Amino acid sequence: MVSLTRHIFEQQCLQPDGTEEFFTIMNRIVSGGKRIARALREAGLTGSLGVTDTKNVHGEQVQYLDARANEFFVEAFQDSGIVQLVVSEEMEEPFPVAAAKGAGKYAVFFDPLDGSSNIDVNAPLGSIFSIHCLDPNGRFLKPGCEQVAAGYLLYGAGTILVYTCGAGVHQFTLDPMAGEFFLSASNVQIPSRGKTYSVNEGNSYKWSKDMNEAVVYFRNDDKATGRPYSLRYTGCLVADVHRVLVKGGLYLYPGEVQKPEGKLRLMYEAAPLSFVVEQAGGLGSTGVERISTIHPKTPHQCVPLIIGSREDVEVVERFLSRE
Ligand code: AFP
Repeated sequence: MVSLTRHIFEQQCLQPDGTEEFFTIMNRIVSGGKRIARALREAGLTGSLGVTDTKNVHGEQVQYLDARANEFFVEAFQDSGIVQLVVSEEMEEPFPVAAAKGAGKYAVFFDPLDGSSNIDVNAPLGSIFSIHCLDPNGRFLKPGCEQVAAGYLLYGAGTILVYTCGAGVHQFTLDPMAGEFFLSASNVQIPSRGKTYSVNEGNSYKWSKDMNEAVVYFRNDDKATGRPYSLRYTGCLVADVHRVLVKGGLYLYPGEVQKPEGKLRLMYEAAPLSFVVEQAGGLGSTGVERISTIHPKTPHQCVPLIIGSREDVEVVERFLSRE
């Protein structure tokens, strides 16, 4: 059995400068993730369910476990000497974690607890992370194609961690007795098309006509192209994208006519998941451009997301590019 620790150690040699820094950052993400997995397992017994009285930068009510998960990741990077700042869905401003101003050459972006509406019903949740190297001038907002590594933890029936550092996509499963992740799938490849689509169809009245027609396409009956597709939607982006990664198909969170940028966040949702899916042979798109080439303007910027099997994403792109 290959442990995640060993795998990360071997992958660090593939980094451009082959440093131990990648090893350290990944290990700290893993330790934050293990603390979250444990807090979720025990939540019903420790009185940690329910909402706080604060709202995050997106106007969403913060739950106790959102706040705890954020603390776990911030603590994991505090004074690491390597990471200069962390950017999180739960913090309005980038948070400096280096002991000395300007120390550390990395920025870590994360959504500490993705799918918060699932907390109280024991449904799947996730954490998403993305690692960037800062420019010499301290610039930390960079396009997805410049990510050093990215991935997610999925807290479901089991806890898994999926990551890429640009050399394939690898999946690990937490052995709760050993307290260690072990390799459960290496070089994951996404099928070129799937059998399911995943979208909050309750929002369809807010979408453009082209977007509606694209989704109807997957519902239509056509045996030759394997349609209709089945609908699967958990309300947890990580869980829905993970299904697509393993079985093929597509996940959509489209822009709306009144809100073209949509709901999902570029730096800690769309870009890291697109890095993973594209490393596995799929595509991450807004419908009109690749997610990985977008130059971010703000840490909490939102983008539409169409992600999954290459052929399925391309179908949606064709609908959206019609004149
Ligand atoms: P957070 O729990 O991190 O805010 O993320 C929730 C989420 O962005 C993503 O996990 C889901 O796919 C999506 O929202 C679900 O949103 P809807 O309830 O609007 O379908």
